[in-house]
Amino acid sequence: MLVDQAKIFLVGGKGGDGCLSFHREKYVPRGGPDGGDGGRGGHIFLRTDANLHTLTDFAYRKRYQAPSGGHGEGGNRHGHQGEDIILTIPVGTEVIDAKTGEVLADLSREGMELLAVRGGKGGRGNARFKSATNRAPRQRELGEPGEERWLVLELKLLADVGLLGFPNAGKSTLISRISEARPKVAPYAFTTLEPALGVWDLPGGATVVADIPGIVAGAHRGKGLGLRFLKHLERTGTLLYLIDFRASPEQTSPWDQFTALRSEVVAYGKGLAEKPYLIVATKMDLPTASANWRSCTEAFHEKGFHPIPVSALTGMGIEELARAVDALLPRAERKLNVCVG
Ligand SMILES: Nc1nc2c(ncn2[C@@H]2O[C@H](COP(=O)(O)OP(=O)(O)OP(=O)(O)O)[C@@H](O)[C@H]2O)c(=O)[nH]1
Ligand SMILES: [Mg+2]
Repeated sequence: MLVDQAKIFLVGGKGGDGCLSFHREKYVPRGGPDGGDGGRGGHIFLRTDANLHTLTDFAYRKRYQAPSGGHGEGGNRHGHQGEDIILTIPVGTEVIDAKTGEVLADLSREGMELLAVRGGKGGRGNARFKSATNRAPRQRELGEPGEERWLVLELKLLADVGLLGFPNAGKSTLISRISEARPKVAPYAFTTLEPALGVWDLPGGATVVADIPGIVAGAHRGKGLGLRFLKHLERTGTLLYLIDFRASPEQTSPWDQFTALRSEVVAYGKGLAEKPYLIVATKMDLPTASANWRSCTEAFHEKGFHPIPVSALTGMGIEELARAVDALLPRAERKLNVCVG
């Protein structure tokens, strides 16, 4: 199961206390104050690692605390600094402050780092409070507590092409045809319950394709699996709307399917509706689909759309689709290098 969301609690290390101490030595009366400072507590960093693809680690462990700084000691010895902790997360993780909802960082590239919580400052020892008027200060500071924070981690897959469609439209079959990905394919709705990635070998370069669960009309109101999975398409360069052309005119027509899908995408927002897209007519090997082709494409043509007919089963039309997708995607921007190991 793809864990693409997690809520974690981070606590920075406590700062070490400053020390109260006076120098003592034979024949040295009234040695001065020599209490050292406490060390700072450890910070916690989040850092992306291209070898990680899920947030599974955070499903089991939610609380992370960095070590405290050492206390100061006599003889002006400062406490050691608490060790910093680095938590590795997959590339493409958004970090959100759970309390305010503020997006703190979008760690979309390998090696990016966020200082998530700071360790507390160490307290000053009494040596630091010495002055002309106070040669034997008994003042010292305690270390500060580390920062605390609830964070939400949201993994958004990085893909060049996203497959969109109603359940059963043939999304998983298509990704199986064009890549090594083998998601489950079955003749019922909601076969796919979690997103999958595949690599499509296009003339313009290896291209990452994302298959997500089907969405239904009303998904933005929480119907079906809702729009939760659309987040994975937020970073794709282009979208393919897969439309089952078998639909008889009494059933939802291909054009109505497309407009319903489109309005879900518009309702979702986040720039998805503005992405370039192609309309793909699926299952064209079936006689019902080819029989519908003429009558059903009319509505599309009137609006200036040109669905691309394909059959993921026979491979018909896949090459034309490949060329069309390739033309929409700039070569330099394919995500493969950061995405699939
Ligand atoms: N004849 C034919 N059948 C297809 C084609 N593509 C998909 N199918 C069939 O349509 C059904 C649904 O295919 P899936 O690929 O599972 O559809 P999906 O869009 O991934 O469905 P969900 O995961 O439920 O959203 C399966 O029975 C497939 O065998 C095609 O090109 N030709
Ligand atoms: Mg599927």
